[in-house]
Amino acid sequence: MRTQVVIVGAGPSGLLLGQLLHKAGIDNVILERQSAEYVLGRIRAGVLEQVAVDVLDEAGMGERMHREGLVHEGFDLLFQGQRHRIDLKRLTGGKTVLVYGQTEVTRDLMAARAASGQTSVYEAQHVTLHDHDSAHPWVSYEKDGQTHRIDADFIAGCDGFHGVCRASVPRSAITEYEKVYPFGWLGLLADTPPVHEELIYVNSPRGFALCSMRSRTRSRYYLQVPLSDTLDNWSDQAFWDELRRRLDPAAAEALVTGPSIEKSIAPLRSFVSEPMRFGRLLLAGDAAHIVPPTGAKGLNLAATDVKYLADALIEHYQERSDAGLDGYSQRCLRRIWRAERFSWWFTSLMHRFPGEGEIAQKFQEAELDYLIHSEAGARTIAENYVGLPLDFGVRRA
Ligand code: RFL
Ligand code: PHB
Repeated sequence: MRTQVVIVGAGPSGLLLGQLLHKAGIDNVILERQSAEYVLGRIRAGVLEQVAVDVLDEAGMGERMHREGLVHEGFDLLFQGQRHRIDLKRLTGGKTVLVYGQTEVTRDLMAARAASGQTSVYEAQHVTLHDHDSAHPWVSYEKDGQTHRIDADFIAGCDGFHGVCRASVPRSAITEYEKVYPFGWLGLLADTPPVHEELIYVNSPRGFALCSMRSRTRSRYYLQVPLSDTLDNWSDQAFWDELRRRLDPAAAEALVTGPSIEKSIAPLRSFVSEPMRFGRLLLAGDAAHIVPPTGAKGLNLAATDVKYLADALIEHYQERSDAGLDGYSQRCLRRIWRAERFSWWFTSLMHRFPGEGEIAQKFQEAELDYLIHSEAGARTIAENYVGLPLDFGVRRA
């Protein structure tokens, strides 16, 4: 088989890239290791920045997202037992975020993919990259016991942190930066009304907590837990009890509990690999970088990588210019490092770090107290949370 772009991975990055390329008339094939049901079963991100909403709109994904997504104009920071609102809209001159789950984004993209008639191969095993540093890259994979070959002009590595694409690049060609945090997030999804109409980020002496949601009837909650914990340590009852202890009295009182429909533990990591282009292999999304989820930036970064990558490939085919491809890494990485910094900072401000003692809690509380009472401090959080504009820091002629 031959195509213009082989996309490895059918997470949000791969599916969104496939859709943007298809809309521009660029033929592409998606290879995904898992089944479609498995991909939809992973419960992940919940908050979209305006920039990500704009890219999804451009891909034609706006209809259900705007109908069912919840516009949030602020969120609460809870520390020393009290909640304080960060008014995103006022502090950023009108910007908001959209609460619309990654599962729904993926579902919409899968439906559009099916309607596009472009090829997607799920349960593709042993995807292997060949000659990506030549003008004629190709990919092999196995499906139902048979080996297949796809020749292409480009390979897009959208296969997440554990994927094969980044791993195929010689170690000498890549620089990796990594910080692993000494705790994880235990997430619980339940069909209960959210405890509050906006998100609550909690700094408590017992550890971080987050009250989020997927809709007005579906809640998503997280607790900071030690990395040694497993799901066996956490019955639903234990989860709700611990969440209540980390909330303020009014929220603890208002919390509606119910059986979990999903529960999982995610490790937290900051990770960037540079560069993102190796000849005709281009990485996008979690394949190239990971942020701890505290700033809700992972999916949003994936969407902007994909926007830059789609624009660069379209420029290559339509204008016969490789300027976009040549500048791809640098353009993405500038935005990525900004989001990495914010996610690391917000994670550091909100979590208990083993061995740091009570003074660390006092420093955090003093910083939070400063941030919410200073217009400049609150604005710094708000403008990073809603996402910096695509042209932030770009010098104009
Ligand atoms: P994905 O979603 O990991 O998809 C990669 C796909 O590639 C497939 N794959 C392969 N396919 C073929 N061959 C191979 N060898 C392959 N190896 C892997 C995988 O099966 C998979 O389907 O990466 P992508 O598309 O770049 O998307 C990135 C986002 O998923 C991620 O950044 C976000 O989920 C991060 N994130 C959040 N981001 C936000 O913007 N806002 C949030 O509120 C937010 N909350 C979160 C999060 C991530 C979390 N976890 C569990 C990591 C909350 C959590 C708890
Ligand atoms: C989520 O709803 O899953 C979520 C929301 C905000 C975050 C992280 C995760 O910062």
